[in-house]
Amino acid sequence: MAEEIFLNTHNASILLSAANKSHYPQDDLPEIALAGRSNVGKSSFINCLLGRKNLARTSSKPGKTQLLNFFNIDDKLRFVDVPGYGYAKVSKTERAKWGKMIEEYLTSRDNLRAVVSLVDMRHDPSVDDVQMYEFLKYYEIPVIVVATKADKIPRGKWNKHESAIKKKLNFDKNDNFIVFSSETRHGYDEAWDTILDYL
Ligand SMILES: Nc1nc2c(ncn2[C@@H]2O[C@H](COP(=O)(O)OP(=O)(O)O)[C@@H](O)[C@H]2O)c(=O)[nH]1
Ligand SMILES: [Mg+2]
Repeated sequence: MAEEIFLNTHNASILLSAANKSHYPQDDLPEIALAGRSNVGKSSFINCLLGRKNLARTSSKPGKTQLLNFFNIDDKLRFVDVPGYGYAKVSKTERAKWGKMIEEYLTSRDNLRAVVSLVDMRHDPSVDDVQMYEFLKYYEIPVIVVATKADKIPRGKWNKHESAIKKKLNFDKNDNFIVFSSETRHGYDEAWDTILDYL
């Protein structure tokens, strides 16, 4: 695998969880943030890319993780797991706190190279998905859109779903769009290649 020339992707661990700037790691390592609605498959994506079963907990209880979780990958790169949005049972106050935390990270973090924005390939992007994409475009943060759970859609319909998602997002042709499944590992090489391009 090409990425292993650069880094041992299996040499990964949780570094720390942060609620605000003062907790972020203080160095120059590049970071890739991962964002998406609760249950979209974010933890599964992280586990799949790191070749681990349970590093990023695959939780059946959506909205459980409320902090920014920093993963150290071979001391060369970090993944930053952004807590899932669009969880109905979260109060207005919690949601505002969540928004502030994410915004602070995304708009002020020099280490940030790109955001992997995960959307469920089966459905049209939610209002939150669209807002996240627009937010990233507004701040000119490079976006990698990853459409998850592709294994749940017949291959013959992939193009149709991809087009629908792109249309709803008002997708910028210069951004990357990756069809992904953590079940079949479809998109694994493309995801790593794309991420490494931003480092
Ligand atoms: N079939 C299928 N199920 C998936 C895939 N990715 C995640 N899931 C399932 O979707 C649910 C939520 O996944 P999780 O990774 O915890 O989502 P998160 O809340 O975004 O971190 C779990 O039951 C996963 O097993 C995928 O690519 N294919
Ligand atoms: Mg998760």
